[in-house]
Order: sequence, then structure tokens, then C-alpha cells
Amino acid sequence: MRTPYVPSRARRILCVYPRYAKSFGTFQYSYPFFGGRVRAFMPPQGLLTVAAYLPESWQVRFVDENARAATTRDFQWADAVFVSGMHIQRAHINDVIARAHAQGRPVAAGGPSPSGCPEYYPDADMLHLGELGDGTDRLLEYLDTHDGRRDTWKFASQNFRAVAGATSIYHAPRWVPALLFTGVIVWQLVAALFFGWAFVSSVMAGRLAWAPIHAAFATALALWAAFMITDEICKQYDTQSSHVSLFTAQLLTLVSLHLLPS
Ligand code: B12
Repeated sequence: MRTPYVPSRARRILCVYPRYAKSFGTFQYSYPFFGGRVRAFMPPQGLLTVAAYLPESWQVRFVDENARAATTRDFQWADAVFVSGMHIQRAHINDVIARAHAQGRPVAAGGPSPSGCPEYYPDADMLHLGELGDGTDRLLEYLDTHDGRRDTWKFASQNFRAVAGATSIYHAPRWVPALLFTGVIVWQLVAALFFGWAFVSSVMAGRLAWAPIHAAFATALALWAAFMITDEICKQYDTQSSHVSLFTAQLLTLVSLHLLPS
């Protein structure tokens, strides 16, 4: 069944089904029995139904992230991104939204989780609640008559998205990631000031000024240590390796300063 809406313009819609979160119902432990050919239990029927419902003149690209991840080029190709999923995929759905926004693309979120708890997806540009129907036609009309995203402040840093994604698992209100992110920036600013102080003091003394050097390294190392602990607690394993590398690099720098001939 196709939408009765007749669009005035051509559109390219990227449908992204986020990868499963590991759970009983995904049966991922059985996949190896199929020689690597099976990477998901079933096709994402909800999003496929939506794709089939779109106006015939619109182009559709479909990516099930259980098979392959949507690429930057996929997002750049699209005029709008559609995403679906269950509560358990919440972090992955928000990740798709973040990646689409990084390319300036608007996102419509629908399916069981956005329908049940739309408040889980505050960054989605459009929310589709429930089954296909009149509301879907209004959504298509909106996409047909509007370009891009509404003007929003472009947050270049992907780190804020990572913090927001991690805290969303705990149903944290929106001010929590903002507060944490501000705290990190202030912490980094203090470390930078300490490093500046260490540099100036060392130049003026004509030798390494250990008190400010230790203050600077202690502040910076404590930040990466805090990140590593938080990575563990929030299961942000993807970011953990870069935090460990930064911690190790700074620790080695401090040790090298001590070992260098004065
Ligand atoms: C098939 C199915 C699965 C398959 C999913 C295969 C897949 N790739 O999608 C498998 C077996 C893997 C599965 C696993 C699980 N499932 Co399941 N599953 C279902 C089931 C029975 C049918 C879903 C379906 O395909 N419906 C048919 C399609 C056409 O409908 P739809 O998805 O709702 O989509 C419609 C609208 O929502 C809308 N729409 C959907 N997406 C979008 C996107 C946009 C942009 C728009 C505009 C509209 C739109 O359009 C569609 C047509 O009207 C539902 C129960 C149900 N009756 O809905 C549970 C259900 C979705 N599953 C559920 C759960 C809890 C799980 C598990 C967590 C179970 C577990 N404990 O392990 C796992 C999670 C796996 C994961 N995601 O990581 C819950 C989800 C609750 C929630 N709100 O998040 C449901 C609702 C069952 C329930 N009542 O508890 N599941």
C-alpha cells in the first residue's frame, strides 16, 4: 500500500535500522552455526513497511545495521533519515540520529520505542507515533515542503552526543549531560591553565618547575582516569581505548620529564 499523498518534489530517504542490542530475543549465539551468513534474526518489518509506503517518485536507500553500518556518504546522499527500533536499541537509535545530524540531515523516528516513549528521543526532528496512517501522510507532506533541519545551534563536538547517549540509558533529565559536559570543559580549562603556568614558571626559573608541572599532570591524568571509570560504568567501550591512550601518553610524558637529564 502506497501513501495517497502526491509530492511536489523528489526526495531521497535513507532508512536505517539500528543494530540489535544483544538480548535473549536476538538469538545472536546461534549465528555462528550458519557459517557467518546470518547476522540478524529477522528483517526489520516496520521500517520496510514504511519504505514501501513512500511516494513512488521518492528514492529510498535501506540500511540494516546488523548487516552493515550506514556510512557518512549514505547520510550525505539523503534528504531525510528514517529510523525505527525497540527500547533496547535506544542508544543505537540515538546514535543514528547523532550521525544523521552530524551531516545536517533531519531524522524521523518511529516504531515500537519512539511510539511508546517519544521522550527517549529528544533530538529527533520528527516523531511518528503508532501505525502508518494520516500522521504518516502529514510527515511526508512536511518533508516534501521543507528542506533540511530547522535552524539549530550546530554543536560541532561529537563528545556531547556521546555523553547524552550514555546518560540517556539511565533516564537522566536533559540538564544532566549538559552539566557533565560543562564540567569536563571546565576541568580541561583548569588543566590547560596549569600547563601554561608550568611552562611560564619553568621558563622564568630556567629549570623545570615541578610544583606546577605536577599540578598540571595530576589534573589532566585525573580527567582521563575519571573518563575510564565512567566508560566502564556506562558501557562506553568504543571510547575507552582513546581515553586509555591519552592517559598512557600523558603518564609517559611525565615519567620522561623525570628521567630526562636536568
Ligand atoms: C518481530 C519482532 C521481533 C524480531 C525483530 C526483527 C526485526 N528486525 O525487527 C526479534 C525476534 C529479533 C525481536 C527481538 C526482540 N524483541 Co521484539 N517483537 C517483534 C514483534 C512480534 C513484531 C514486530 C514487527 O515486525 N511488527 C510489524 C511491523 C510492520 O510493525 P512495527 O514495527 O510496529 O512498525 C509499524 C509502526 O510502528 C510504524 N513504524 C515503524 N518504524 C517506523 C519508522 C518511521 C520513521 C515511521 C514514520 C514509522 C514507523 O510503521 C509500521 C507499520 O505501521 C513485536 C510485537 C508486535 N506485535 O509489534 C515485538 C516487540 C517489538 N519486541 C519487543 C521486545 C521487548 C523484544 C526483545 C527485547 C525481547 C528480548 N527480551 O530479547 C528483543 C530485542 C531485539 C533487539 N531489537 O535488539 C517489544 C518491544 C517493546 C518496545 N516498545 O520497545 C515488542 C513490542 C513486544 C512486546 N509487546 O513486548 N522482536
